[in-house]
Amino acid sequence: MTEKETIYQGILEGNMPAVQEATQTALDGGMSAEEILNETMIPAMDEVGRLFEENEYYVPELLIAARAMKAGLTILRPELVATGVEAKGKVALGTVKGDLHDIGKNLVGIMVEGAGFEIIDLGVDVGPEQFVQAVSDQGAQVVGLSALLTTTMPSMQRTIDALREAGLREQVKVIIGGAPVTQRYADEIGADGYGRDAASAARLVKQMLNAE
Ligand code: B1M
Repeated sequence: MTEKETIYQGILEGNMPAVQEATQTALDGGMSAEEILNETMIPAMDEVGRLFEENEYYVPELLIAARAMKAGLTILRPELVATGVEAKGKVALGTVKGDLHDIGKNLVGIMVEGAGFEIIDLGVDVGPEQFVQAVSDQGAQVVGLSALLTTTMPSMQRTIDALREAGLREQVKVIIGGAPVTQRYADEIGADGYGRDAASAARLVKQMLNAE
């Protein structure tokens, strides 16, 4: 098996040591972090999702696959993040209330950090009041909301409402993303931007803070 196949298969099987080792070997062999991410890790997680939908995988399989992917991402992280750049602005990032999926959110964090911004990572299951606090107390200029469940998407709207109620809506940009989220939904709830993937989220932040 090639390294790419080992990483893909390792995520499907939740084989964390195999994913770690093959990721390191692939990097050492000159493969780029983007190639490893886009051509093996993300397709593997998509396949995990498909198997879950078809009832071939259950929550434990999702969990160990996610753990294996996270271990691989930890190895890719230094390659994905540019070093020694002075922060161009602050971005508060979190997965919205009720939602525990954090792989996509973490990737967005890595790419935005790599574009030169400071990340305030609020974690998962983040309520509107925590986002409000990150803006009022920590001076975040952009709020990034991630949701992977259709049932948690309304929390994005609630967060935007909470920012408005706190009188902070005009001073902060809100970008949203996650598998079920669309540009149309972003327009509907009055978000400032929608990121289809982590790279477009980083591009959006740059545009919004005029840092291009
Ligand atoms: Co869950 N899960 N899950 N899950 N899970 C999905 C999302 C699901 C689509 C699977 C399926 O049925 N096919 C489905 C949702 C269905 C729906 O809502 N319509 C689902 C379900 C149902 C559930 C549970 C309800 C299952 C259960 O308990 N019965 C449960 C809910 C728990 C909760 O959150 N309250 C649950 C639990 C879990 C685990 C905890 C086991 C695990 C998460 C582990 C973790 O994240 N630490 C898990 C996983 C792994 C998945 C799948 C398989 C993979 C998600 C993932 O990591 N993708 C997922 C199926 C799928 O999406 N194919 C699924 C890889 C990641 C890189 O992509 O997160 O989309 P993604 O992020 C992308 C873009 O979306 C975008 O950029 C990222 C990189 O390109 N992006 C942004 C994301 N956030 C962004 C923010 C931005 C901009 C772009 O701006 C701020």
